Amino acid sequence: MSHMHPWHQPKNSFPSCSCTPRAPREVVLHAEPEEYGHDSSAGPWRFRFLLALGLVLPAMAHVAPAATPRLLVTLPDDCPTPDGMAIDAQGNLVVACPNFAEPARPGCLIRIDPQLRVAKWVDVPVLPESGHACPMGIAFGPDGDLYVCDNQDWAAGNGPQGEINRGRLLRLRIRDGHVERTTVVAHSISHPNGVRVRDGHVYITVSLLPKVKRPDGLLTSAVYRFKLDDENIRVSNTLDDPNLLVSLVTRNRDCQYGADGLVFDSRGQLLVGNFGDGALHRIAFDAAGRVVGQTVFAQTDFRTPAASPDFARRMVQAAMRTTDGICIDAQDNVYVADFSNNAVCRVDPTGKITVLAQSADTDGRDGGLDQPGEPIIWNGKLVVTCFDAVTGPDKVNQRHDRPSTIVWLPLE
Ligand SMILES: [Ca+2]
Ligand SMILES: [Ca+2]
Repeated sequence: MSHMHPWHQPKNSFPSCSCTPRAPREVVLHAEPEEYGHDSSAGPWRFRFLLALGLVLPAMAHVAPAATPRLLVTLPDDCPTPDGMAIDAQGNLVVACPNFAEPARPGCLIRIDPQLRVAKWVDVPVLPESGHACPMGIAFGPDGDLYVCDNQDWAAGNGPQGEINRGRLLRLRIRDGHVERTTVVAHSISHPNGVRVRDGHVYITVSLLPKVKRPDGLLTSAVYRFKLDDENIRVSNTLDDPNLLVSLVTRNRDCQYGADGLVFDSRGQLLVGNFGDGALHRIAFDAAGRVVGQTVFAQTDFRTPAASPDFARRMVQAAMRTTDGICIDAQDNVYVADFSNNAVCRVDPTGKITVLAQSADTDGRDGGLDQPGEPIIWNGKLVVTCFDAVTGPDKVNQRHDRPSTIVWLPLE
C-alpha cells in the first residue's frame, strides 16, 4: 500500500481488535523532521528509535481512566460520510458531508442545533465539469461566510496519474437556507482538506502534491494561505505557488498522506497534522506573518513496517498513529482524530500524547469511534465525526455501514 493514500488502499483482511475502550496511554516523544526514520533497517534510525523507546516506556506506565465515547446524533441519509465541522454565530454545529462513500448523494452541509435537532442545511454548489462537490474542511469567516474545501475527486483522481487537480476553496454566503453567493477563492487544487481562518487570511491543507517529485520519492504536502477576499486563484500544486506557505514531507512510506488537520494555538502558531507520520508540526510566524520556523512537536512512537507479521497487532497499540482533524482548547491541548486507529488523542503543549478513547471496528450504533475524522469542542463536549468510509490493512474500520454517526467524549 506504499504510495497509496488511504482511500486507495485495498479492502483488508485485518482482524477486529477487541479493545474498546482501552485505557489511555501517554507517550512523550520530541522529534525534529530529520529524525524521521525512512528505512526500518537503517542503523542510525534504529538507534534513535531505541533511544526514544527508552524515554517512552516509563511514560507509558502512566494510565488514566478511559473515556467512553457516546452517541451524539445519528445522521440522516443525506450524510453518510461526515467530515469537517464549524460552529455558526447562533451556536449551531455545521457538518460537511463529502459523501465519498455514497457519491450519488450530493455533497452537502447539515446543521445541528443545541437541542441536537439535525437538518440538512444546503447542498454545496457543484463544479460544473464534474457535477459534484465534496466539502471536507469548513470554517466561518468574520463576516459569516463559510469557507469550504471542495476535495473534488479524492476517491478516483482525475489526472493522467490519478492525481487530483480540480479541488476548490469556496466561499459561500448562505442566507435563509440557500447559497446566496458562491466565490471560488482558489481552484485546480490537488486534494484540499482542512481549513482555518485567521487575521484576514484563510489557510488550507493540501494533503497530496504528486507533481512535486523528490529524489527519495517521498510525498510532499503543504499549507496554502490566501487572503479572505481572494478570488479565482489558479494553483499549480508545485512549490512555486505564491500562496504556498509551507511544505511538509511524509516519511512513513507505508502511509503516504500528508498535511491534514490544522489549528492555531493561543500564541498564533499554526499546528498541522502530518497524517501518515502521526505527527503534529508547529509553524511559527514573525510579526509580519512570515514563516520563521517549522518543527515537529509531537509524534507517534509507532515504527512497525506494514510488511511486519505483527503489524496488525501492534498498530492498534500505537498512540496517535495517524493525525486527521485536530482542534484545540483554551489551554493549548490539541485533540487529534487518529483516523486509522479508531482513536482520539490529546497532545499537551509539551508534546505529551494521551489516547483518550479507542474503539474496535464498529458500525457506530454503540457510540463507538467509527473512523474518527475531526474533533471539535462544542457546548463543553469533545464532538467527533465518524467518517466511516476507508478500509485497508492499516485501518481498524472494516466497512462503511449504517448508522452514520457523530459521537462525543467528556472534556476533563
Ligand atoms: Ca457507521
Ligand atoms: Ca464502520
